[in-house]
Amino acid sequence: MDEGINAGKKAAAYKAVDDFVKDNQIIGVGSGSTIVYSIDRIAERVKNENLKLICIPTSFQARQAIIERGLTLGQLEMNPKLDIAIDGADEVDYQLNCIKGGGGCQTQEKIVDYCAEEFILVADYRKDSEHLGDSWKKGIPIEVIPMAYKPVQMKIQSKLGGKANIRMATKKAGPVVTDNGNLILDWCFEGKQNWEQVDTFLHSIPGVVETGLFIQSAKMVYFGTAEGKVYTR
Ligand code: ABF
Repeated sequence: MDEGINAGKKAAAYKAVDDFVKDNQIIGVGSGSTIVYSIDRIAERVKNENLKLICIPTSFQARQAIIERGLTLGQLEMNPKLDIAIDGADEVDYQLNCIKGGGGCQTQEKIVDYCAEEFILVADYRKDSEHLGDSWKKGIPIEVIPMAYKPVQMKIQSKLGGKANIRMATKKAGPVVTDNGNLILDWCFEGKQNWEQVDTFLHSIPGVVETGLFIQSAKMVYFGTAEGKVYTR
C-alpha cells in the first residue's frame, strides 16, 4: 500500500493509543489494517510501561493480533464494561457518522464499541468525507441471516433504491461468511441519506443482524495524513 497512506494509518493509530490507553484498562480492539498499528503500539507500551490491560477482540483477526503480541485476551462475558474501544473505519463524515464493515466484522465491532465508555476511531486521510459515500463506494455492509438474504435484498432495493449486492469471497467462490456464520449485503446507495432513518429502517427488516452504519457513536476520530501528521474531529 502507498507509503503516505501507511504513514497516516500509523500516526493516527499511535496518537490514539498514546492519548487514551492507561494502566488497568479493559480495551476493545478493532479490526482492519489501521488498528494493527494501534495493537503494535499497545504492546510496545505494555512492555515499556508494564501496563496491566485486558484486550477484547472485535473479530477473529483482532483475536489473533492480541494473542500474537502476548497481550491479555479478554471476553465480554467476563468484562462487559470496557473503558475504551479503538477501531478503524471505512469512511467518517463531518457529523462523526461512519461506515464500518469493509472487512465484514461490523457486528462484533458494534457490540464491543457499544460496550466501551469511550469509542475512538483511527483512520488515514482517505476516510475523511463531508458526506458518507463521497469516497467509500462499496456500499453500506448489512449482515443478514443466510436464509433471509433474498427478501432482505428485495426490501432494501424497493424501499431505499440502489443495489444491495451479496458480498462474494471471489468471483468463483461462494459468498463471504462472517465470524457469526452470516452473509453480507453491501447496499450501494444513491444521493444524500438521513442515516438515522436508514439505519432504523434496516434494523426493522426481519433477518437483518446488524449494519455497518455507526451513527455518531464515536467520541472522536484521529485522521493521519500522508506526511504522518494527525488531526482529529
Ligand atoms: C474495521 O476497519 C472495519 O470496520 C473497517 O472496514 C476497517 C477499515 O480498515 P482499514 O483500517 O484497513 O482501512 O474496523
